[in-house]
Amino acid sequence: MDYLDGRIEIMEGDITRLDVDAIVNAANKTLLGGGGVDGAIHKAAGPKLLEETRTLGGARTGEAKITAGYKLSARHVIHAVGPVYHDGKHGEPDLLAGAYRTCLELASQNACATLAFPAISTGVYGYPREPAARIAFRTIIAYVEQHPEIKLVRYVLYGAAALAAHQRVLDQVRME
Ligand code: AR6
Repeated sequence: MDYLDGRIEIMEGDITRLDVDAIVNAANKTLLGGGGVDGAIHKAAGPKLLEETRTLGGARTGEAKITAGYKLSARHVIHAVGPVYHDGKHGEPDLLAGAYRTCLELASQNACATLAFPAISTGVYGYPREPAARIAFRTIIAYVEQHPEIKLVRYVLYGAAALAAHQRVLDQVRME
């Protein structure tokens, strides 16, 4: 499925395999790897990725930092730190929106015209799927509409249920 004249796509798949300028990692504040999509990206990129992230000094929640992609098809990895979800009243929505926005800004600054996002914070960090999706799509659409240098954003879901739920939310957000 694609939206905004084909500039936003949502799809099911493994983000580590995508041939885009940058893939986004759902990292933690250390930027030194972990489980979930973070573990998969480090495994696919090879040990040089960890060597580079060791030099970055971590990142704050709601921020992101960019590295090379090493053995990945993607030229870059943008390591975003989403919030751990408590009850939604601890700044989680703004922190999640900030993580997406910083990734998009880093893509613009580093001439990454095509990028792919996973559903940041919706795994280990426990952010409920629908509210997280609403924040993700609102932030991505608002940015892409203002930034023609971003040609394609792929939003990559793990599993058919996650894809269907995200499709519903994206359809709602487009009507707002
Ligand atoms: N491709 C696309 N999506 C994936 C993949 C993949 N290969 N693998 C998992 N997902 P999570 P978080 C989905 O837990 O919630 C790590 O340990 C997954 O189904 O990876 O932001 C970090 O080091 C889920 O919907 O990230 C942090 O400590 C989404 O990616 C912590 O987890 C995000 O799930 C970050 O937690």
